[in-house]
Amino acid sequence: MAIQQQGVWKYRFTGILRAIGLLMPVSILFAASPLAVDVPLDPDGVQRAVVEVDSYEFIPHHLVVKAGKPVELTFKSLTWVVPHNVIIDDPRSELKIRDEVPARESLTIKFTPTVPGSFAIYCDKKLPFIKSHREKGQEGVLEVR
Ligand SMILES: [Cu+2]
Repeated sequence: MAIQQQGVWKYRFTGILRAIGLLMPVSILFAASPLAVDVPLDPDGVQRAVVEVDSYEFIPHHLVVKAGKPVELTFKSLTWVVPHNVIIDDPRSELKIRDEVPARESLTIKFTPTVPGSFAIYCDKKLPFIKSHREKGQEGVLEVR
């Protein structure tokens, strides 16, 4: 009797562990989703957003856009001295964007994504003997759906 109960408990316990194991990846997904920003579609059919550029990050750093509709992203520098740039060059994206964002200035890039996927947006500025801005964390995601 006691052994049987122990067996039931053990079964239930492993069941709970399995449930937690299954829920974990889902909860991580939900935890990450507030960081992803859906770029709103304006009445004129253009998906527009402003991204702040700081040392060393893009805010927001995860943008979600729809394929087949034009996108206009304005990168606004918050820095006083440090220049940054904006690069999207993952060959899978079929995008080739590389532009400068001088300190205290804004840059608007326009493109129409056609290939769904998640692609890096990054800054490759680098001083000799120091890590690149990308290596310091200045990298975001352009997610095309
Ligand atoms: Cu930079």
